[in-house]
Amino acid sequence: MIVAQGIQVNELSSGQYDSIYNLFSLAIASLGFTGLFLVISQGRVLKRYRNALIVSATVCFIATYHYFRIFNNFKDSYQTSAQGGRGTFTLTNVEFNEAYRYVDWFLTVPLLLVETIAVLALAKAVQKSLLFKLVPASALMIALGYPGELATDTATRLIWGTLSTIPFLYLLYVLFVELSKSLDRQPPEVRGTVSRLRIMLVGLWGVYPIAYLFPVFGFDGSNAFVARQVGYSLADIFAKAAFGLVIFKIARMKSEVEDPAFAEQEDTEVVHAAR
Ligand SMILES: *C/C=C(C)/C=C/C=C(C)/C=C/C1=C(C)CCCC1(C)C
Repeated sequence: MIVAQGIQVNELSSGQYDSIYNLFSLAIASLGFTGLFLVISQGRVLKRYRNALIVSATVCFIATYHYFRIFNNFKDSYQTSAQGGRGTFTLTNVEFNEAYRYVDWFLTVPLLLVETIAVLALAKAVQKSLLFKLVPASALMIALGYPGELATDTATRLIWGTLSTIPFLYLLYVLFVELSKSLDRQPPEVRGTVSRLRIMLVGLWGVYPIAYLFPVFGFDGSNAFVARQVGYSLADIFAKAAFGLVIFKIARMKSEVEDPAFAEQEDTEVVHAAR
């Protein structure tokens, strides 16, 4: 087991406990089944887009695994002595730790960028040069955020948070300035969706540093703990599962635009299915 404690909360009300419990459970279900959907939908896109779907499914499965670990860790960390589990939950001697999240992000965040670039199907050289910038920067962002997440004092949290923000801003620069040059080469039908994908990415990724900063703004105690868990978990569901579905949508649109025969065959299947 990885032990890393971070900010611990000694007591949760049963409502707070239930909110976190249910959300972790929802994360497992939505990530797991989206992963499955992306795997079985391989045949619905052209070969050149299958890699994007596979990476996207992998992200969902890695996160599903980690949510199992987080969920079990949470159940071991808090207990209630009240009948039927309706009383206050107190911290046991098992620490609830955020290490699973950071290990998860360390793997899934670079992969999310890989799937984004893969679905664009850019020229090999362009693709390589973008990934060469995006992947190390994203791994660095997560690695630098981790010591701050474990810190119990504001100053340490702020210092590491600031350091982590540098690669984060660099990522945004690459995605919005450098990548834009390649967007003109996307079929006009998908340009809008690709643009929205990028905005979705920035909007959702922006939730993480905000949730991270709660204690810095003096928002701490059990409410902040719950808010942070809820924030991270909802953001994970959208940034991985919903994002994966948008990747699938783009791959499908591009497949149909680029290969009329494929589009026709897909449409025929739809007609058959409707009968
Ligand atoms: C599926 C998980 C995702 C998309 C996680 C993304 C995480 C971030 C964008 C985290 C960013 C952070 C900062 C920019 C500064 C503070 C520390 C972090 C690691 C929370």
